[in-house]
Amino acid sequence: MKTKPYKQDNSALGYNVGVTLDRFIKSHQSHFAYATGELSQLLRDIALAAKIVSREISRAGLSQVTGAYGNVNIQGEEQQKLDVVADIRFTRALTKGGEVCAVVSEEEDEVIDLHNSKGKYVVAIDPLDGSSNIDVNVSIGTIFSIYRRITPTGSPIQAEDILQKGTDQVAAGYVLYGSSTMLVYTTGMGVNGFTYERSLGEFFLSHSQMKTPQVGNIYTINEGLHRELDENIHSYLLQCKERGYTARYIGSLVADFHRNLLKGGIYLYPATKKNPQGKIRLLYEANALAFIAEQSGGLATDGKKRILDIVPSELHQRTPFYIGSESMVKDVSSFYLDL
Ligand code: AHM
Ligand code: MG
Repeated sequence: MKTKPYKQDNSALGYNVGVTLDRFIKSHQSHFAYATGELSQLLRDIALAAKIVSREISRAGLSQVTGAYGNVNIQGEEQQKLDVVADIRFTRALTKGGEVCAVVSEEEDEVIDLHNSKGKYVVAIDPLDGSSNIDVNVSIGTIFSIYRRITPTGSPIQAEDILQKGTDQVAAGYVLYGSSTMLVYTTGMGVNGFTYERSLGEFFLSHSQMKTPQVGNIYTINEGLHRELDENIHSYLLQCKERGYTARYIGSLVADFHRNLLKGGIYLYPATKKNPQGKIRLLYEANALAFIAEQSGGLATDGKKRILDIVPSELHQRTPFYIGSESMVKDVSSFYLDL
């Protein structure tokens, strides 16, 4: 019988879908420092929870999960029902997966010890970021950081397992629930983005080896905070305007960060009079995005030092946050050099 080798021909398809997230994770597993497959499984657990949360969000208006939950979280912020739903979904996926020994969440007062004697990983998560946009159909996100536990598996969780520096992250990422749902992550070998194909129930590689422009023309800040900001930021913002930069602010960090990552720009959440340490949480928000920013060629600082070098002293620690295109972040830092 005559045979011929398989030759991929996409010309009749009109478009070419990328590799699935599952296959991508598997094919890159051997690159990890500890290539036993657990980190791969953990990333898949996160992707599964992301699909469930994406579904909950997309039908929120119909399924009575909009509105306030009636509780104020440890951050002093009113929890939305979807904040709680997302917290449950991610924590449950991480618990059932079996690779994680502890979860720290923006929505929980304390460390959740999963009492999993085999779990080698700790996850820090903001289950649903952009709370003020949840009920108004504006993009929101999930942010996660993954660390290896330091103390031996099977022993009680210690502070040193949780309070690790951003440079200790073994993987980090975010999910953006926008006009499409995307999962973007890094394991320290570049940044890859996957778009969710709802009808197939799969994430497909759509943004391979993402690189952020070295300079951009978007600045992203809540300018309503003007009276709360210091003189250095006033001067920097004036410079942005004099240079003709464009202002863009969604109020969902994931969405604002993602846009700037693709287009070039800077996101700023400085210290304010109300929040002298800034608003953005180091463990749940800043570290993961800083890792992704650096892996894509950008920078993240607190105005004076690199975010990833900050040694956390408490769970819900906040930090001033400047992240985005390298030259823009350096520029804003130069306004703080005299301090
Ligand atoms: P959240 O995690 O409670 O949603 O808070 C973080 C959010 C960020 O997504 C966003 O950039 C910022 O807070 C918006 O704050 P503000 O309303 O002060 O502009
Ligand atoms: Mg948040």
